[in-house]
Amino acid sequence: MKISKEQVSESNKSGVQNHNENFDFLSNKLTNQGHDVNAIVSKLATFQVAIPSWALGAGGTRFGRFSFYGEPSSLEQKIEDIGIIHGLTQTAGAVSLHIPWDIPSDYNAIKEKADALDIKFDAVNSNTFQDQEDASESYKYGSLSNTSKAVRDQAIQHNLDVIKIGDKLGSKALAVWLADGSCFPGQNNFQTAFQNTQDSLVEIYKGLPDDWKMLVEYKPYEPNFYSTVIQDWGASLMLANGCGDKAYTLVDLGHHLPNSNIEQIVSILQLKGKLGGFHFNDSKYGDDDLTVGSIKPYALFLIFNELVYGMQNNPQNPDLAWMIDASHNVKDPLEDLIQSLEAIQEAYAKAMLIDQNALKAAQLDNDVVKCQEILQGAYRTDVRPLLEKARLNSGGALSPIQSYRSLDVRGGLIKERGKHTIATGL
Ligand code: PSV
Ligand code: MN
Ligand code: MN
Repeated sequence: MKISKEQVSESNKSGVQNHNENFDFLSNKLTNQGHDVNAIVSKLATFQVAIPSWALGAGGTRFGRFSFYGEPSSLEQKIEDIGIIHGLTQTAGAVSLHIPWDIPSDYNAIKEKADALDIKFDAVNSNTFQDQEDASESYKYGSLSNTSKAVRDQAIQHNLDVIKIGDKLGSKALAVWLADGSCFPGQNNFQTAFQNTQDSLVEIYKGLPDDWKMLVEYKPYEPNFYSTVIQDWGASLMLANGCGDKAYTLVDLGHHLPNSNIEQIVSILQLKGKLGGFHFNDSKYGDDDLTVGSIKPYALFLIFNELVYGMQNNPQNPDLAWMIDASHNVKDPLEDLIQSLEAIQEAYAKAMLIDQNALKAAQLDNDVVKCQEILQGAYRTDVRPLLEKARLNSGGALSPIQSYRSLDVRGGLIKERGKHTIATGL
């Protein structure tokens, strides 16, 4: 199933006049405040977020999984789904593959398909948290940190294989997330586990092409509930530094203990030039992987404030690999991803409205009230007409959810693929 530019533009027709009025009103207001509206709109248009290949089906929980029907059952179909999201939002121009769930059977065909839909291959993810059928060693007690050299070697080799697969597709980054850790006190020697992980990552790093990055993701708990080997940004940064210049920390919004100041973490990592990747999601309790911006939109805005500041002031930090890392239990996965993309763009647009010079002056004056007024003034602005304009300029939908529904995309997918399909993934 594919949706054409003509279909999208036809579905926009009824909303164009309303959009124009709202955009003109906002644009005048922002211009009077000294903003360059065209520049903001074009930054929104170029901001692309990768869709993980494992988020296109219904995720489920350990208690059950309820299919959403018409789910993609091959990598080709997953890329088609991302093409639909990208066609509507114009902001999902990349896919992040998980290996071995998504090994292409025909590399050229997959590349052609992605190319035709304007989709790039972003970071590739390795998987050493599940045992594969033909594997000689088990990851039950860890992978890169395991006390057994044979297990570590197998996990290292897997990561090297993933790099090779990504390389054939044009990826430029390897994302490593480990489930390694312990469930009970005394189970692991913390120092041995950490050192083994460092040594294993160094071996993988040796196989990294010159123009690649290694992204080291951290997470404080789950599936291990007493300790994880890469528990926080500090551990990730130490490991990245221990590998070299091409290794960076990856921040996943859901991988923090409650109330962690994530905006401060991303800020300092950018100062040190070590923030390499970013996974968007939202959560109430833990690594809930909920729709971006659905629970703590103000926190997302504050994070974006630091990201925008970093993008403008920290040339020592590379461009980030942006990705949505979410899971869908009760929503249509494609609608959920569209909502996440909208929330990301909204937070980004609002952060661009912060008057950084005024904020700096207020900070120098220790005018705490004014600092807050400046941030909240930007946050309270309804920026949706800017998002609409960015999409419209690129041939996307004024309202992606509305178009998705009026074009009956899910109905079309079910017709094409059938009801009882299951997507590989978490
Ligand atoms: C597990 O927590 C996880 O959600 C991590 O965030 C990874 O990025 C993802 O799985 C894919 O391995
Ligand atoms: Mn993640
Ligand atoms: Mn996670």
